[in-house]
Amino acid sequence: MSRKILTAIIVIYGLLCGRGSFAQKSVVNVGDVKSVHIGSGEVKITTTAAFAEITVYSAGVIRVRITHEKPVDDFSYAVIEKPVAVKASIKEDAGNIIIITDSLQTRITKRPFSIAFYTREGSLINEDEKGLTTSWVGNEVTSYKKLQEGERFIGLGEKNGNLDRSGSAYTNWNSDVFGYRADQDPLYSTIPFYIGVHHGLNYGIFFDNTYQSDFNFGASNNRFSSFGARDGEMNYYFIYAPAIAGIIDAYTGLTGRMHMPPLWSLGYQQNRYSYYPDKEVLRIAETLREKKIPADGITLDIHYMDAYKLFTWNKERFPDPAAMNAQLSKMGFKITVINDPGIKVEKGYAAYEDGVKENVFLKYADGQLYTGQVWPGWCHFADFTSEKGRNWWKTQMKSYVDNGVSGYWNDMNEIATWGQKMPNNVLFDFDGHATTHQQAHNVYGLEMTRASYEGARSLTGKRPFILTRAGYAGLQRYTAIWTGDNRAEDDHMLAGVRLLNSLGLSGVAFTGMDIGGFTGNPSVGLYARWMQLGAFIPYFRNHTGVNTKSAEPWAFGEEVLEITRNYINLRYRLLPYIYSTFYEASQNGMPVMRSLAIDYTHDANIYDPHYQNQFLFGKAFLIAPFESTKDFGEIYFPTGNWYNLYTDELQAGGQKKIFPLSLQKMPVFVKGGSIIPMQTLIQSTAEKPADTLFLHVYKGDIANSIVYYEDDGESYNYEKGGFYKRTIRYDHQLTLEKAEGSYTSRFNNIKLVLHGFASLQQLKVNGAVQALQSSGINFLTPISRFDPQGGYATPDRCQVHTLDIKNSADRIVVEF
Ligand code: NBV
Repeated sequence: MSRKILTAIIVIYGLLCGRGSFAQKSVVNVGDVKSVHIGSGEVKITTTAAFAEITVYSAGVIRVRITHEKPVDDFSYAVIEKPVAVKASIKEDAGNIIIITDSLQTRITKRPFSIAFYTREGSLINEDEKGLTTSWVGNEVTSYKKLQEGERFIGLGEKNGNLDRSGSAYTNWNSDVFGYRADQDPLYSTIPFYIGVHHGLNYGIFFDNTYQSDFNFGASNNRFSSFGARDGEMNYYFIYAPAIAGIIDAYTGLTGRMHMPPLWSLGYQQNRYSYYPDKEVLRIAETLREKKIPADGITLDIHYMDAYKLFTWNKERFPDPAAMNAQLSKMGFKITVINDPGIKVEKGYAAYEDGVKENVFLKYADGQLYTGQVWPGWCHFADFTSEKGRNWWKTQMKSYVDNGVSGYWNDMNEIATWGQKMPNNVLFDFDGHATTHQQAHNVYGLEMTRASYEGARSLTGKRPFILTRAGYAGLQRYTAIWTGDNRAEDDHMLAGVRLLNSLGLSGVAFTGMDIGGFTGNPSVGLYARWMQLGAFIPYFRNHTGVNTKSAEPWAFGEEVLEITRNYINLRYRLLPYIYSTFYEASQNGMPVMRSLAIDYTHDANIYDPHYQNQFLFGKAFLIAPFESTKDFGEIYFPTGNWYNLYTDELQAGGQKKIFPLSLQKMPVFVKGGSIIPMQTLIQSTAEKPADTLFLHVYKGDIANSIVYYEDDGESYNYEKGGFYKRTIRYDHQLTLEKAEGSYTSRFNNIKLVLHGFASLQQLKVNGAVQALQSSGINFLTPISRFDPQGGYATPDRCQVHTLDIKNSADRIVVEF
């Protein structure tokens, strides 16, 4: 036998046995089960190469933890829920360990150690790819799951690409990506949670590891999907629920849900990099009011500071910020200021001196302070992963609160520094679990928002608005997120829609993108379409970069001003609906902007790239955004019946249809059966709407219900019962259940507006017959058509029936 053949045999033998020196160095598999310890709701296993703990978190959530060394420490920035005691039977035989809960069977094969999840009835949901299972390459740990036939993957947070991520791979490493491409990865934040869909089943996997991580959904292979990280533990939560809403509910049960946002943050926000001096800020505010463009917020970008020094104001540009903010407040505006984490190294600068004295800045392993360059020049950075660092930040925030600031925009918190390469030998406290930059990088932004949220909340007792660029799973507990420096291009608008839908699938309901685009200048058509879309985006903010043209609603001509105003008006009239939808998010994590994959998970059409940008805004509105360059758009209507928002024309579901597109109107449809509470137009949420709640009901065949919700919009009294909420059901009748809570509704009257009830002339309210009014007025939106020859053409009309009812907290039954 030649030497070559002999060497080849030794290498192949080594690879097959996993014992050859080459194989040992390259891939170490978890191996066979050696010993099993069964406890209450958990199994502890020792394998040839690892330790595994399988814990029943709840009937539908199983945690899998696999480590090389015996696990000692169990710490997470994301997970705030502890396992709940549920019925679980755990049985062991010679070959397997089987855990059965009320909704899930988990089967662990012993040789080799591998896991499979089945429904209670025995359908396979997810299984390890035999032969690969879980393994290490150096410190990098990865779990491999067998690709199921036709398996789709959705979610994974702020990730570009198609709604269905199969065939793609992604990396999580929070990055500052100015003017990113519409297919770029990674972007600013990390949410290692995705949902798999196949054979009418769906499951979620949350891989809670903060190191740089990689997800592969069958990219460059036809065998597996996988998730792994450069270091740390294999630590994932397997979630099963029959519907996606249940998976989101369970995931946000683990990682937390949003608090009720301040009502003003749901209004329109005007922004640019940067409005200054104070006179310019006031001019913008006055122009918004003069031109009757409803708005609630103005944001100050980095030029408000003195030489970009945080917690300072530029004395020439903003000599009296408190007075300016007081004046803005009188006009119904709230101010949000940008906060970057970098603190300028400068003798005499209070935040710098204080931070050094209090020992809150990040250090190298040798004890020297870490210095990196950002806007102010050389900077130190507070360690937000230490309680001390967060507390220091909270005390610094007082100066903003004292000046009447209401919102905090945490930017550059990836951490971004010039050079984009914070050294890995910078140390972080990691809340008592001292570690390096490698492990702390992806949570730095999350912990900055935690400090900002807790700081502002404790200083004012009111709900603060926090906006962040970077974050990690669980960020929804503290902050809204926006998708950073996009471009003023058509594909960015649509990529942005998918980013927000994906964030919504990943537990984050309060999301936004720079409407109009951050880099470059949008065309007139693109600006109009983007602003229309903005009315249906949870955080509605127009923003643009430093060297771009003006991008306020009046900067694109009369016609666009009119169009923009129409949609902002609609947004304000919809606030009761939007606020109730946010309430839902705070209860079960359901996003405000909903990918069609949530309700129509197993309908292949919704994943088609032609239709993947369509989404639901809350429960009722189907939004179909298109590039501004298109004159026609093809829309897919999922099952149900759909009303044209502007005309009430009915469209049957389960089909595709081509529509002409116009600058003036964005395609929006209302699902049959919807209940939409609305109010009269206001110019800001500081203004009181009229005393009537407009309750729009669209005839449909499917029973539906909403929880209508009100509170004071600014305090935390709602946590102690200070709310007004009632379930409103629509089936063969309309039922407004008895109102709960100690808050009194702002509406004494209800105007019922019935769509699609053509032949109806009367109905019964709590048993008493009432005659209906017939009306041609479109209550939903007074869209007018700009006529270049002069004046405005007549708005579209919907034929509706109306009835005025006295609002009372008691049960109201309306029989059709
Ligand atoms: O603070 C300036 C900008 C801000 O306007 C933008 O929204 C952030 O994403 N910021 C980034 C700093 C760098 C801009 C080139």
